Amino acid sequence: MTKTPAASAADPSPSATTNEATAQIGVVGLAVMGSNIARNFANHGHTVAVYNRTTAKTEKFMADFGQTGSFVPAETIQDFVASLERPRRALIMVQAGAGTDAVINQLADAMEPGDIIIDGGNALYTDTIRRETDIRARGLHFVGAGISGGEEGALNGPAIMPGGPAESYESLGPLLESISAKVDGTPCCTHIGPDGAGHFVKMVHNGIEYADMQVIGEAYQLLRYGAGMSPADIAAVFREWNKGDLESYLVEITAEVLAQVDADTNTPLVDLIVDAAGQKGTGRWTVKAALDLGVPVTGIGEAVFARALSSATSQRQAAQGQLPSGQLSPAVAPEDREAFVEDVRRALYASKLVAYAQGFDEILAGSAEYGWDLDPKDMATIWRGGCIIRAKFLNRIAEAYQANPKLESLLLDPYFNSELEGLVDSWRRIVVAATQQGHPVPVFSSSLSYYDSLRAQRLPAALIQGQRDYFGAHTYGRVDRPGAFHTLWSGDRTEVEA
Ligand code: NBP
Repeated sequence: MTKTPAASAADPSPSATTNEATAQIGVVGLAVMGSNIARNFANHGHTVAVYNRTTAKTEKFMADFGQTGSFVPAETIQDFVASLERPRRALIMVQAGAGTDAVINQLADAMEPGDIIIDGGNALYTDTIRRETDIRARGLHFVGAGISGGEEGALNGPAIMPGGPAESYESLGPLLESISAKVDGTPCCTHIGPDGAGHFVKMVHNGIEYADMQVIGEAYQLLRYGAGMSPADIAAVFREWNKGDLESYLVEITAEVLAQVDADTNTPLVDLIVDAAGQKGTGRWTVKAALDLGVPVTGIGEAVFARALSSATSQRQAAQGQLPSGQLSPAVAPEDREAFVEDVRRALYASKLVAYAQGFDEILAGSAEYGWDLDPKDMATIWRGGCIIRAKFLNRIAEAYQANPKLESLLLDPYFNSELEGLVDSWRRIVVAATQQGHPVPVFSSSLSYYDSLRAQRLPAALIQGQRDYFGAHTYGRVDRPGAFHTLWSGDRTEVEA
């Protein structure tokens, strides 16, 4: 039986025989993300082939949404592939890892040269590089596409970061751009670069998201326990902050979460949620990749560690009440609260700037390492909408890289430079106050140390080089002449040129 487009809810069973090639795109994997992306394509007038390993899920999808757009359900990968227009475009939205490899192989076996396999899952970029090489050898195109925005974004407009061959973007790009978020008419989707570039950029996006969430968390912690404010009062502060430089999706939803009151207990929900943050791995990947690339992403690193520490439940329980606090300063007095809140806002803004600067450094280092030729302005532009870190100040970041693509650090852009001038005193006061009151602010404080390291005239690295030369004859450079030198530490301590 051949299914026609817009299969009806009354007959939701997938086809058992070959379908006609009527679909512009197909989606494999109909869990939450795949279902929503498939519906998004259909909502934009595309005919969408849908397939899921477990057929019951395809049937349920058709029963729930079959009448909302033009869908071609399939029971087998062969039928699914047969229902796609050439060049065939199949978007995989299954659990990252072995499931993705399994589906790629099934698709590649059923497809023909020139067809395009797109992995929209959260794949590790090195897996994407490997898969792209394998699939290219089979005459097909492989596109690793980072997709951000969660369930809601998948349905209503995500940010999409496709990698893979530029040639495949010619046929795929318009489809992806049609379903992506738009900001000022510009799609939040662009061809990022070859092979694993899209998934690499999505990974760093997620790493930045970790840091962004952590700095918001640190601000909340200080307002709550440093200034003694209620969650409802803090929600109002975040609502206010969302009207200014910090305007962003994450600040907006922070106010929503803090304002939520549990219906059963009439208690702020945030007080009832276990304070152990989960993670699925992309933050950790970002830090691991940064370590390999030698890029100091201290904000993202501290954010990942902060989640790990929050989840070290038994260690925390053992330490509570046992580790000495030392002499702590009292909470902020009510009359000083307003100034304190403004200082916290500025510390949050400055720390966030550092985290983004570090994330962009990692993107540029990855680009250099893998020869991707990435344009950081593109990332800032497509992250303005659809994704979790969408924020007003990404406009400024795009402008900064537009004005100077060779910027040494985002912090050195004239606009951000002058912003920092107005933030740094508050930032220092907050790190001091947090320390004196005993509140943990790992990203606020490490970001300030990073900032001071960048601007320092001299770092203790000179001493470290001396130590390395002492115990390992690793040699050192001199500030007053070129070359590598070694001191004969266990001899007469004269210096020799290495
Ligand atoms: P899940 O990550 O929960 O994966 C479930 C889907 O994978 C089902 O369709 C399942 O089929 C399929 N699947 C698995 Br598991 N193993 C398979 C195999 N060996 N062969 C074929 N299919 C297999 O779905 P999700 O939460 O919708 O996420 C999809 C992708 O999007 C993931 O890579 C995720 O990391 C990424 N992502 C998720 C979000 C988010 O907010 N959730 C955001 C951005 C990206 P079955 O029904 O037969 O078990």
